[in-house]
Amino acid sequence: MDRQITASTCCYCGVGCGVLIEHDGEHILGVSGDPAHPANFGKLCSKGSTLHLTGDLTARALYPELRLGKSLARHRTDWDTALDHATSVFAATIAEHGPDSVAFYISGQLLTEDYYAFNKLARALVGTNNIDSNSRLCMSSAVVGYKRSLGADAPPCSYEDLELSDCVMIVGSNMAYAHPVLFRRLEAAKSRRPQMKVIVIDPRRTDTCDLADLHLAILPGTDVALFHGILHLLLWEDWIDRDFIRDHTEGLAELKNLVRDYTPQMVSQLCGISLGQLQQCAEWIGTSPSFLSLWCMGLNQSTAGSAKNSALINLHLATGQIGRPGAGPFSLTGQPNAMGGRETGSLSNLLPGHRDAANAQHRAQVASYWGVEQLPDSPGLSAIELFEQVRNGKIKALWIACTNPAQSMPDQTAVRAALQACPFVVLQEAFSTTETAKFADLLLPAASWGEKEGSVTNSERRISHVRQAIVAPGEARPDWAITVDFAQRLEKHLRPGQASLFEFDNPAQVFDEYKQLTQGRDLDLSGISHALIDRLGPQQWPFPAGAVEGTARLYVDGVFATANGRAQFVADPYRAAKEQRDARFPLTLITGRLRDQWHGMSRTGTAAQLFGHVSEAELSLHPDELRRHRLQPGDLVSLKSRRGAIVVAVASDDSVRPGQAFLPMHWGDRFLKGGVNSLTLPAFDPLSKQPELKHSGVRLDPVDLPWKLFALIEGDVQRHFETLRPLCEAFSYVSLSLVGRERPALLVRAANTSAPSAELLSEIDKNLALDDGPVLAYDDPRRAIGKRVRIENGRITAIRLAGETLAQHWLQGLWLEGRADQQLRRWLLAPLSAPPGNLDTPFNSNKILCNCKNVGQNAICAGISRGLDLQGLKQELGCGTQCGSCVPEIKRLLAATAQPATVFS
Ligand SMILES: Nc1nc2c(c(=O)[nH]1)N[C@H]1C(S)=C(S)[C@@H](COP(=O)(O)OP(=O)(O)OC[C@H]3O[C@@H](n4cnc5c(=O)[nH]c(N)nc54)[C@H](O)[C@@H]3O)O[C@H]1N2
Ligand SMILES: Nc1nc2c(c(=O)[nH]1)N[C@H]1C(S)=C(S)[C@@H](COP(=O)(O)OP(=O)(O)OC[C@H]3O[C@@H](n4cnc5c(=O)[nH]c(N)nc54)[C@H](O)[C@@H]3O)O[C@H]1N2
Ligand code: SF4
Ligand SMILES: [Mo]
Repeated sequence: MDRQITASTCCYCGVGCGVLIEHDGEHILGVSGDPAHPANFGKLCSKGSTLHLTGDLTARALYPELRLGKSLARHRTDWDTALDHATSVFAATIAEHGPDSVAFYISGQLLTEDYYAFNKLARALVGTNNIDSNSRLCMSSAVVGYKRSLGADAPPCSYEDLELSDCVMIVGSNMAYAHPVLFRRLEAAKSRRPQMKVIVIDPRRTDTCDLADLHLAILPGTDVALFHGILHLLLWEDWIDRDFIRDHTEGLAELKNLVRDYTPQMVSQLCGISLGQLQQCAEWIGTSPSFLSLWCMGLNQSTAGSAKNSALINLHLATGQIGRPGAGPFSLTGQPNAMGGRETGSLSNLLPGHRDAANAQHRAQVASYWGVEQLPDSPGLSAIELFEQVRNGKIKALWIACTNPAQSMPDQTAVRAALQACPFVVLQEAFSTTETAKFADLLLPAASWGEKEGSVTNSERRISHVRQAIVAPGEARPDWAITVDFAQRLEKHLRPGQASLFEFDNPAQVFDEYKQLTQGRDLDLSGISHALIDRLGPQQWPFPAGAVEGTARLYVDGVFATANGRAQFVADPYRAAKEQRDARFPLTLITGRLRDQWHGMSRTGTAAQLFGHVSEAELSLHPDELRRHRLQPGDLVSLKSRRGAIVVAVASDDSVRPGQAFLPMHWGDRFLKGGVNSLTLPAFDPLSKQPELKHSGVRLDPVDLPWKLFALIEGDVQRHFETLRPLCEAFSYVSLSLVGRERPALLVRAANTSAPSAELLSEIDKNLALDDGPVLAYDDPRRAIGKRVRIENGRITAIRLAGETLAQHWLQGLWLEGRADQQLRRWLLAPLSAPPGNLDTPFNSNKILCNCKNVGQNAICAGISRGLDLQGLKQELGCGTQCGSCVPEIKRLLAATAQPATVFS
């Protein structure tokens, strides 16, 4: 087929950018930003612009696979057998143990049509509220915040408010990494109007701080105290909107009583900031003509997540900064369709159309629309509770779709035990490589980005039509179709002889049935259809039937979605994070995102290019903390929490304060043995039930792992990954990554207390293609040292160092340069293990800042020392000229050379 272009959306973050997919009907060949899409007007970030490089077919789930006993391997099967088997297990389980003995755990990355099918399946057909999604780990505190304070789960703002605001406060959000295209928009607005104030509130000095006029590096978890302290000052200085408060709110009196105690002294001390910073922050909020706040996981992922959300919204209500251009509380949604999940009722406590499962009237409305007698009234389980009930045997069949709980849920020991114990785990996945796939009794291959059709809602309530470009590989099918097919089979058992609830032939039909359930509700989108979006472009809800355009801003009339139309001040006191630093666990571990990786990396982890910015798992510690522990960058430590321990390399990073540590959330067990969430805790917020993934108490213990392994192999990296990772299970420390842009290679580092058996090492060599052919080898069994290098056509194609790995960086450099000279040959055949000369410069030092133009930090620093400014660097090196994701970091390098780096005292 000829080259074609299909307009669709990016499958990553909640900005919801429009993309143009270039393809030939079978293969995706390229991707660019859609200039016509109102979320991004043609821009893409480093993740969106590399979408076509991800999704290696060898990593994809291509056929249904079934295993008939826990000790057996899965074998390929056909769809009929797979779904009939699932049907009989679910039907039997429901018959014997009741509908609440099964559960569905789904994802904010599904399309609206997928969600709707799942919800109808769980609530109308099975009769259980046990359907929850990974949005529980993500947005559920924001859902509670909006509902408690404003009456409905509806972000009131539009992206254009970022451009119109006079004061933007970014709280617990590293939007430079996590919502880059919106951050670009904010950067542009601030450069046009430098008087616009930007405040960043984050314990770490992130790239987002690059734009900040004021950075409050508050101590982790102290946001509620900070917001109450700000309100205290707003009231004291009379920077409030009395008319707005009188006409449109209630509950200030009680809140005033509470915040009286949050004196500036007390708050600045508790939050670890100066009085001046607090005062400045309150003044800008209280006196700017318009005030917008943007927030994300720093608020939501907390045992006080609901309180944090409402305490922030309190500030908008007190100042009347809502329902006006450039004003309002604006949560940045994490996943591309977390909003759609909330709209369709994809948390256990919700129902479609922003309804509540606990509300009898809401249940009756939905039941009557679906034509079933009733909906279940027993409360459904939220994610953490759900896996607990799986582990203790109450849930006997679990259906997981589009999420990877064996990587992303906290307290992995418990989660993996649950998955192991569950009699029947179904996994609907696009990639067969995930940590959860190991536990699946039935693996159902799902179509993924570019291969499926439906709709998504982004952070600003805008619904886009996600269009299919190519046919899904193998036998993969779209999620809605898998769900509907299964539901139709299950109906024959549960509702024999009755008319089908699932007569859908395409996603547009699913959408049309769903949208009627929003009629008359706050989110009324009954006027939207796939065809309407095709005609008018993506639209913001509410968009009732008969409307001609969507709604940019909510609450412009000051009437809120509460029973009496008034917004509610919420007076929750500050409560500290669950795990405070103490003598046994003296560090707070913060987890969060990297610029170029997406969650568990099933997709981004297939593209070597996306490892250029951060190549391997490292624990960031303040230089003082390294000194205190007598550690050098690169040293391995045992990082322990009350729940588990992992071995990881440390890095020096003065963007975290002493007493804190940062580890990216992406490194699951595949990439870093044990994975980050072996450490995190399952404690959750009492209202939103969102777990505290952001803070856990940890300590560093020294490790003695003298035996080291370094391996690198080019070629079919996914296949090498899948064979080598299990072989490394024997070692205490294991870290895998991809390197190289033109010729990707798998890189393995491991360490252990002692050498492995000769058999294991030769098995590893076999998988590195180092057992045969043009391989140079040197072994010193007495010192347990061995080196092997494969040289083909004058180039290194595989390396293995065992015992000592002093030459690893040197060898990696030779590999990258394609050099296999006499010096290498001489070194290889000599007993020495250190590289010749003093050549062991850490290889990571040249991280790739600009992914689009492949420009490394070294080149940029060299340019800066030649006197180039940002413009000059862009012109000469090309960096930062395409997606712009690297610009904040380049600016930071420029600033660092202009003045000595600031360190926390
Ligand atoms: N590159 C990339 N982008 C993504 C994703 C991805 O995986 N990769 N995932 C998407 C998803 S699903 C989500 S939810 C979003 C998340 O987007 P963000 O929430 O912006 O990202 P995080 O890095 O998880 O956390 C944000 C910041 O919260 C800070 N923080 C930690 N504790 C506290 C605290 O107590 N108070 C405050 N004020 N701040 C705190 C952390 O230091 C961190 O810098 O990103 C989306 N975008
Ligand atoms: N420590 C720590 N842990 C965290 C967080 C943190 O900040 N710190 N953040 C939390 C947050 S906010 C989130 S959102 C979660 C994310 O956690 P997960 O939901 O586990 O993240 P993903 O890796 O994106 O999982 C999505 C899966 O769906 C698969 N997939 C992709 N496309 C499709 C498709 O079209 N259909 C199907 N069926 N499958 C598909 C992907 O291969 C991938 O395995 O992690 C949470 N965990
Ligand atoms: S900001 Fe980047 S990751 Fe998010 S939707 Fe846009 S292109 Fe995709
Ligand atoms: Mo998320």
